[in-house]
Amino acid sequence: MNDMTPEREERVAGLKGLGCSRKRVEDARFTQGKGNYVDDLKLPGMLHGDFVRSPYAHARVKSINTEAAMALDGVVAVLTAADLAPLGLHWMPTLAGDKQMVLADGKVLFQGQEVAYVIARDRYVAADAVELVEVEYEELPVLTDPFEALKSDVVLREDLDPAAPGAHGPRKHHNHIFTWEAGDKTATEQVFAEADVVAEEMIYYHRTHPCPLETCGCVASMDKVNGKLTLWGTFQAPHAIRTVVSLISGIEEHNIRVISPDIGGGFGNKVGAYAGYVCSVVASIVTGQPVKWVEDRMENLMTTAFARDYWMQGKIAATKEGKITGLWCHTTADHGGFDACADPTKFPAGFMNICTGSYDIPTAYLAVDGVYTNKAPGGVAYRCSFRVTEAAYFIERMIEVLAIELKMDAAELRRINFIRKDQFPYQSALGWEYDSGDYHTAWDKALTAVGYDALRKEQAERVEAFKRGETRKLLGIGLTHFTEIVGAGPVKNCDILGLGMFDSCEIRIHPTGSAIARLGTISQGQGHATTFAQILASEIGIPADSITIEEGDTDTAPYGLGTYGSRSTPVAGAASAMAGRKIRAKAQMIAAYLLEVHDDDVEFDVDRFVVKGAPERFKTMKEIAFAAYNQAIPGIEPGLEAVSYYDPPNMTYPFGAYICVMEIDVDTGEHQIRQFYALDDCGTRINPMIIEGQVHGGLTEALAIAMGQEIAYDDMGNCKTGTLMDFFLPTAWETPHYTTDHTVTPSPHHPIGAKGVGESPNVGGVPAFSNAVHDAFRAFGLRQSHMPHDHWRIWKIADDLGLHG
Ligand code: PCD
Repeated sequence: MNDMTPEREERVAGLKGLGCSRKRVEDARFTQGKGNYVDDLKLPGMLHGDFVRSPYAHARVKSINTEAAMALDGVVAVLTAADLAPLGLHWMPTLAGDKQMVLADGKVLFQGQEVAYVIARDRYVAADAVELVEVEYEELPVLTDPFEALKSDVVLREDLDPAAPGAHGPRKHHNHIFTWEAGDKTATEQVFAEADVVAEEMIYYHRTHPCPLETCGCVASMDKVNGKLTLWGTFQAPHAIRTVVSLISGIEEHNIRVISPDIGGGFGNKVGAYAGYVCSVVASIVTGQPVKWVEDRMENLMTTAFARDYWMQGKIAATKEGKITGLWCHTTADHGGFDACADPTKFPAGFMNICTGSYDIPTAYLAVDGVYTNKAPGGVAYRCSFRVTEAAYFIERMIEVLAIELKMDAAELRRINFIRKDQFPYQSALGWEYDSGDYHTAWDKALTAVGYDALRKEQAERVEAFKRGETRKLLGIGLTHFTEIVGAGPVKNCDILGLGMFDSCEIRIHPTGSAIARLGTISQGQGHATTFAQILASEIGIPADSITIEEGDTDTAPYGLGTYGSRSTPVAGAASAMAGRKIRAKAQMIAAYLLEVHDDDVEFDVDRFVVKGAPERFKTMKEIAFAAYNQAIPGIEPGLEAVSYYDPPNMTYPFGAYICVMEIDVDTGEHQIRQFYALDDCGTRINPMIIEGQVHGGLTEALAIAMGQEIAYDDMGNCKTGTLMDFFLPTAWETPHYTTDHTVTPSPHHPIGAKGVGESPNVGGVPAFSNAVHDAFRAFGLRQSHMPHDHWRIWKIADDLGLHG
């Protein structure tokens, strides 16, 4: 049946299945202003909430006077911790096993922390009333440096018993949260004691923020007659939110309906639970009216979940020839005032233990210490599978530092240390089993594509010209080979708040042969409505254009853990294929009955079942669908539906080779990206056009992070980057041209061989940009300089190296 006759080819093309650059079906509404976002929701009698927030990073709250605010016309209520306390809702559990104040309970721990919640007739009255709430604060000493915090007598979390263990084991100090270790410490120390060469460096991955175009928000509506709570919101994990709301409010889960409408970008920012959700739910219960809360840009940047803020002290050991023998990393993680990291429960530092990267490193040890400071809580996977971004940046910087130490070419150093194709499945020293990869092929393809040797020659000539005073511009070649770990995850080791990280798909085939499929994930712009229909089209032989994909309504979608960590394709994508196969199995029995042959005598061919050896005898999926509803078939139930809950046996390990060629102006610190080449391998490619779009988007976020984006604080804990005037969000103007490329190494355990891709460009992009900056100054002795590499910092590197004469 595998002959590609023109007629068969046409049938395959008509499905718009796997591998087709099908146009995004959701764009019809997005490009015409017909998207439906939370803030578009307007319900009769809807009230509006707004927060009074702390101007101080650390202070005691002496008193809150709401009288003047309450007196304002249009104000319905002002909630404080005192109002929430009787309900037990003044604190809420975090995803990391800590707890966080919903409204300030006696003190505040970061600037912008929620102190009171005003509910008013409209958004403007609410904002005016916020100004009228009088709060008396007593300032306390501020800790913004995690190393200082670990030494300081100042107790940040007075609610915690310093002697009692935290959610992840013993605490060493009152501002310490956890220590997490992976690998073999003794064996690693031994390797370092005997090593030919050791390179050591502190690698800082600064604090940043996902900053989606749409900020976070919700509308809560309690129907007191039916006892039903409906919560619309910008949730990346709607089912998990429903379970959490049920557990903390006591409302039975069947009486809660959570709906994620269209979402204007998530990037990890919309995974966790925020005070705004809790307050809106309480406000709706108290007032009996729907309540909307939508944060503004400053609130988003200053108070919702940040990302990174990892101080990674690293050591790497190698032989004189450059074969890496060991890796050591100690990370100090600044978690802010509450530990609200969004990671699978057993991984308090996410998948940081993927920090051996693409290399065959026999011995390694990692320790991570989480620390409280007076900064906003969070620690989310901003386009990142739970700290894989930090891990990739760490190893890709350490490789560069080792290359300097060895006086070796960094491309060659990578090549001799890559895990070889024949080593997969590969067991890493820090405990992961990489499913598949072919790094050497990808690397060679990338180096050839950019003309690597010629670039190095040009770079050397440029250095000479610079020394002769003929140019003020240097050339940097930023290399990266990253390996990701996405698709959390096997239920046996990945859960969030005890919820196993499987995912799901439910399919209903209609009598006329079109279908609806519902999933436990939720698109935030990724194009799920387009791509999941493609997986199904190839599995069940119904054109993608005839399949509706629906996500985000907990009353209709099967339970799932949501979309983040590039898990939708590896997990819900697998569930879709498996549910499709159940449909196909039933369709086979129906076809055999209709064709009056044994089940085993028919086989699937694109869009039909055919009698083996008699291709003229067949039943199309359309005919089979109709028969499922209109014929009494002995031994077979009517209807054609299936559901799959998929627990992946392993995660998937996409990888890529990125090269950034950058010109740097030594006198102004300005940079210009001359070329950016990105090769991604995400296994089987569902929609090449969407993959390319994902790579462009992720690279642009990587550019932002590496070259300027930062959440910065002054010594008093004031956030200095709370607006888009200070927080770098690139536009078309700063965005360079990207060349994309690929290899295809399917995942051996995924039903269609696909791995995730959405995050890869951010994971690989940041070290590529950063390594380019470092590489430009390598000839002048630069080893390590912290991101973000904005113009001033680059100018400063040149100045410190004495390049300004
Ligand atoms: N794909 C294909 N093929 C393959 C893979 C993939 O085609 N092989 C495609 C799919 O289907 C989709 C996409 O692509 O559509 C993606 O995918 P993935 O990778 O699986 O992922 P998901 O899960 O879906 O998603 C998630 C991601 C993330 S994670 C992030 S950040 C970001 C990304 O995604 N976000 C976003 N991308 C994006 N885009 C947009 N537009 N928006 C958004 O928001 Mo996190 O963790 O949350 O941080």
